Amino acid sequence: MIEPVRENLVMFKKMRDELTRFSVVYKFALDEMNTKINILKEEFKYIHDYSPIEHVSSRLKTPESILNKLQRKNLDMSLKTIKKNIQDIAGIRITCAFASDIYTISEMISRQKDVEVLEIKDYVKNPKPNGYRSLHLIVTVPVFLSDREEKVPVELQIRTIAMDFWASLEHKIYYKYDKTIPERLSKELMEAAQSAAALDEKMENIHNEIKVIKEFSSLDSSDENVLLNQYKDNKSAITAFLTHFDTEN
Ligand code: 0O2
Repeated sequence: MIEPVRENLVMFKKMRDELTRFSVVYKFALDEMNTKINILKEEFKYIHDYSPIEHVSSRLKTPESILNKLQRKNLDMSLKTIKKNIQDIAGIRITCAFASDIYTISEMISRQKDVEVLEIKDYVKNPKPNGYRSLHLIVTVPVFLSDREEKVPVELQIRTIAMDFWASLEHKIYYKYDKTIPERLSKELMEAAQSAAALDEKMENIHNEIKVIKEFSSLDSSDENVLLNQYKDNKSAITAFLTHFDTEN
């Protein structure tokens, strides 16, 4: 092997090993955060008849991917710079059935005493120009080590199944075309994102109607008759109120 290439390889291996050691604390933060999310998921499973959390996955950014991001952002390759600028070394993705669940989950996590929210990017209310929708939060969780406590950042991506389906397809196409998607495909992806958003809206409406029916079936029959008559007489006003009520809560 030619000497400079060997030297570079040795350097690269040393750097990769250092990054792996550095990333351990992020793995602990993932464990802490996954425990929190699992507790919420289990609580919903045992106590309520519906859980806003459908699926959870987590990953640690690989040393190669960290180095690529540093290069992309034109940053120097030091651990100090990584610590300060790369906040998605630990990442968790939560998928849910309905768009309103996204904010329910985000609030349940954000209000925990030891969780600090550093940043929120709401690509659900403000989708990216390519159609990408998801709620991103950078939060810190405390990790207690033998000699210190560290507040470690974790990126949470919360989205519906439809948003997730779209994002994974777009991600595959993005890399297949080496990050420059042909215009025709970009247009089709945009249309697919709009269809996914329309599907989310329809599913949310059906979910809301089912909630109303469930409320009715849990009432005793005398209450039910009174309420049913009131509902029939004021159907449009009640529906409008419920739609408003749900988005505000
Ligand atoms: P990977 O491989 O998922 O880790 P920042 O992290 O804030 O410095 P950025 O990219 O502005 O940089 O942050 P943002 O917008 O919060 O995006 C972070 C992550 O969201 C990305 O991580 C992707 O996982 C996902 N994401 C953002 N935009 C898109 C998109 O248009 N399509 C898809 N499929 N995913 C997206 P990484 O580091 O880019 O990659």
